[in-house]
Amino acid sequence: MTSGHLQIRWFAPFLALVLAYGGSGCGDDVENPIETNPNEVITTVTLTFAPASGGTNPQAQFRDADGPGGADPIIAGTTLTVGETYTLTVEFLNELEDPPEDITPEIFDERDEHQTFLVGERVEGPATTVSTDALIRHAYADTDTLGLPIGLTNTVEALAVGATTISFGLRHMPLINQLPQKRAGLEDEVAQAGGFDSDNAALALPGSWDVVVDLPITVEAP
Ligand SMILES: [Ca+2]
Repeated sequence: MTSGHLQIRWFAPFLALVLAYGGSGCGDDVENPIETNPNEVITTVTLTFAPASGGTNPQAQFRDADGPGGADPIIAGTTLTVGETYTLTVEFLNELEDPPEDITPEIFDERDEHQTFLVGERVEGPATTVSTDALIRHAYADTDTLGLPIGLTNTVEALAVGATTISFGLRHMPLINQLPQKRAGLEDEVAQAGGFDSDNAALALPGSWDVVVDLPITVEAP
């Protein structure tokens, strides 16, 4: 997979849809087989940056409301202000449902099975190696019931003026025989592997990706 392009990577959710709608010969009498798939179906990812000093909240969004194929995704980057510190919250929607389903509460309920990762060449944070020219600094700001990061709430500092693309992924690590697969230090493993691209053989995270999106971020002077 070529890095640097704006894209979503549909893994199991796409397969589930293919199986649901392509593998059945009985028309509209399809019971919801997606429920048996451990991955969430996510069409829309919204990152909201609330500045500590107040004011409007910049948002970055990946939206592919009709799912894989069909219309192209709509990708909206955002602009941050150097010197500002933001609380970054994340919302996940499944817009294939009518009305659209907010998946975020479900992810929080299953927080011991989920973790987000934020990486990029110009990102400094727990999932990246040291960057001397970082534009933003990321930190987790929430923990699951075992004290491990979730990443639905984060802190982002805008360090320097410039433009970059971040990759943001949600990993789902379902219990196996009631035992957690999520473990301490996954963000370190991503950092050591140099990111979480799907063909990254150096990375052996448990579980699978619910969604991965690339989003442009610009940092401007105040
Ligand atoms: Ca589409």
